[in-house]
Amino acid sequence: MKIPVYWDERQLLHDPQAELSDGRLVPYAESPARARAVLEVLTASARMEIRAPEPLDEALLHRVHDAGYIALLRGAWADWLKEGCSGDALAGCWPVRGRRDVKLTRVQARLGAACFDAGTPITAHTLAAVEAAAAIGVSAAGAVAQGAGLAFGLCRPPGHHAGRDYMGGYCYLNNAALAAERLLAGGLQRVAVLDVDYHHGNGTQDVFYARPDVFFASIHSDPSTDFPYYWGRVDETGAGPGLGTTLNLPLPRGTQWAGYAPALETALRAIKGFAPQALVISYGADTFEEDPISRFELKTSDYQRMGAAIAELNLPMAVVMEGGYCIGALGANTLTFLEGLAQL
Ligand code: Q9C
Ligand code: ZN
Repeated sequence: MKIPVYWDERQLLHDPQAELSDGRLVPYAESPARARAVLEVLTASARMEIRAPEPLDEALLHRVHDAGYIALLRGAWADWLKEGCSGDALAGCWPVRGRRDVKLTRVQARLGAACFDAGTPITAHTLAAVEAAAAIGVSAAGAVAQGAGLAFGLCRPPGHHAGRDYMGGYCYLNNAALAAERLLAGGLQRVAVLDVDYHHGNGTQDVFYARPDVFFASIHSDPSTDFPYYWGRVDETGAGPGLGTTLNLPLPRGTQWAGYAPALETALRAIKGFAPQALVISYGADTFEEDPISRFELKTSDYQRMGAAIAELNLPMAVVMEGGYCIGALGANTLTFLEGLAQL
């Protein structure tokens, strides 16, 4: 059977100008060319079947994200123009921790309260792309709920840094969290999310932090040296009824497969102990040795190993695309990972 790959052209319309990196405004790394590169390679593979997503389910969207936050996202571009701004919609004022809760009206201010970095500019077509990516995450999970052993959501923009009511790190809506909720809505009792992006999946962790029905495991670069800095340490293990359902495995910069494999085994053992009925994978290829913004040193062939190790769990798997910025290798790395998962 072919692997269903969910894709929507509208995701290419999101094309912010710039981001802040080391104090400079540089071209936005999370570019449409990333998705095009992956699509091209997957389209050329006889093992893949490109499909259009189902329309986004509003009830499911509201299960993961706050209604006020969704409304902010939906109105931001029009409000921004109304306020007379002309560039990408991007906050320039953020609340300091502990600042009291005040009612904000200007979108300039409301955006600041709903993001934790300057990595999520909103353009005229951002909303269309963001909602398409969310629908793709849900559709990949839907395919799994209907019996597919493996489905891939070629999501862009990515989602794992987005929380219930905030954006950040190129992410607006949490595609992986939506996929997990879709699997639960389909009748499953326990779902695990494995996040292998270079960066900690803080948004997914936050969404499910107090939840006993979703296990979240993340292997990522140590937040003491890398974005998102404020999340991803080993002592973050969940809260309340979700205590013990979060597992963080930070690794040092420079990590190669020899250092990565044991962490992956630890994550897989913990997932097995949770006994989930399905797995959502947040797949980022920014662990690649030539990634321009990251510092792990995995090779293309390592993604086959990674996929094969995860496949040993013998669980149905919905994979969503997160980061990965070495455009020249992104397609090959993604195809190699999916082939490993499918044990081809
Ligand atoms: N000098 C994902 O991979 N930028 N997001 C850090 C770089 C944020 C990455 C500044 C990186 C966000 C989905
Ligand atoms: Zn990343």
